[in-house]
Amino acid sequence: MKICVIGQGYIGIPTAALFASNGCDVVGVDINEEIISNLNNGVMTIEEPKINEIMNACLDNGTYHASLTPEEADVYIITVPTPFKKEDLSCDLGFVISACKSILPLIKKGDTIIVESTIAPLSTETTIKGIFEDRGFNVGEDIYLAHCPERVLPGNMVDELIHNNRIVGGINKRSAKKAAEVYKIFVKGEVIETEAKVAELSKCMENTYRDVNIALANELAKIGSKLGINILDVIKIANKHPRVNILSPGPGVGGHCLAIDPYFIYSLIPETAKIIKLARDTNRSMPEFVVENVRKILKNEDNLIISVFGVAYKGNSDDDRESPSYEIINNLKEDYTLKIYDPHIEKIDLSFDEAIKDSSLILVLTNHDEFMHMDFDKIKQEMKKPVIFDTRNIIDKHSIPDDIILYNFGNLYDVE
Ligand code: SAJ
Repeated sequence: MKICVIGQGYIGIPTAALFASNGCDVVGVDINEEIISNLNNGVMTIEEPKINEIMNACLDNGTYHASLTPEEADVYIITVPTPFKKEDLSCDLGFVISACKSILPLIKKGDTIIVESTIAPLSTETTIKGIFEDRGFNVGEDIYLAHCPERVLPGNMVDELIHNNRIVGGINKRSAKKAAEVYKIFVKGEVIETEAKVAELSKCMENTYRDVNIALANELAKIGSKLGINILDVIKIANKHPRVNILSPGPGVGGHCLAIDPYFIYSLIPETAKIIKLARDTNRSMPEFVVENVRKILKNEDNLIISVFGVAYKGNSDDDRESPSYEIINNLKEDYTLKIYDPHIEKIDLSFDEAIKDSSLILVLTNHDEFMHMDFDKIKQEMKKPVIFDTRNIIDKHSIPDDIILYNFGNLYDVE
């Protein structure tokens, strides 16, 4: 089976890798020349465990190659970004539409087209189907169309792609069946056949569910700091209830999924999707909450250096899309000298030693493993004042010496 995967990013690369390593002939397509030449030379453009080895084996045995233009195939899988439109928060289908148009000249009867990109509910029916109908195809009969959203967690993509359940939302039953056959090539989880619109809303709602739950944890952090209660202890204890699982508060919600997908539902039906919007607003307010507390910690002092630890939106990842770190950095840089350190982001080249030199605060914004256990002797020697504000609550307060001050979301009320 020949598969053409359009969009070689965080989802397209692992998806292509798994099909190629399971006996398919795969071409990975992207409009970015640098990505294509890197991929063809075995240089992975994303940081994701296991992908390097799989892709290099597929390049060697010829089951994968990357190309700037789509090639004729039996199955076309679209994994391009779907940002939201700033003006009305709706789903911007621009990249999906142009990906569909790019394969129009290649499509023949019997082909299957799968959109994996997250799209607003009803998009397959109202927008995508029409692109192929305009070309004269009877969609669902001549060619098959399905929305099969990915649900994998960055950092564990290969295992999740194989073992997670997969939703396959066909424009009709035949399309769902055809697309399901494709995923059964490597998916060991359940392959669930459903309607395209059910798959669309289910995907958006899964990320919304997580966003709303994180918002609750973030609201709790603010409540604790006002009431003088250690909410990290509250979360630990409340979570001992068998049906309670409060998530972790943090500096905000980043990434290309949780920070965007809830808006796809909200913008369709704002008068009803109230909790969804409030949760987004709460999570979006967290960078400001962090900045306010940084200012309180450092008040009355001028010309200060802050060591900002972490630009990636989540731990052990090089992905900085929609990262709340940027809003925090942009706000703080007006009044402080910032030394930014992130061992996972290539374009940031400061070392730990350089980043902490003469600094008055280490501001931990990402939960990278490297930040959990730092060299405390060096911190005491090199910093102007050894203070850490851990917005990810990853540093164990018992692990640090008494002469280093540690703030986290459990004791912010101590900041005068
Ligand atoms: N975060 C918190 N507190 C938490 C958990 C997460 O503040 O307790 C923050 C993270 O630091 C990060 C953001 O939320 O900034 C999102 O991270 P994440 O690990 O929750 O999720 P993503 O965006 O990396 O991946 C999500 C996953 N969706 C769900 O768990 C419902 C993944 O399964 C999806 O495939 C992915 O979105 C996607 O592509 O849609």
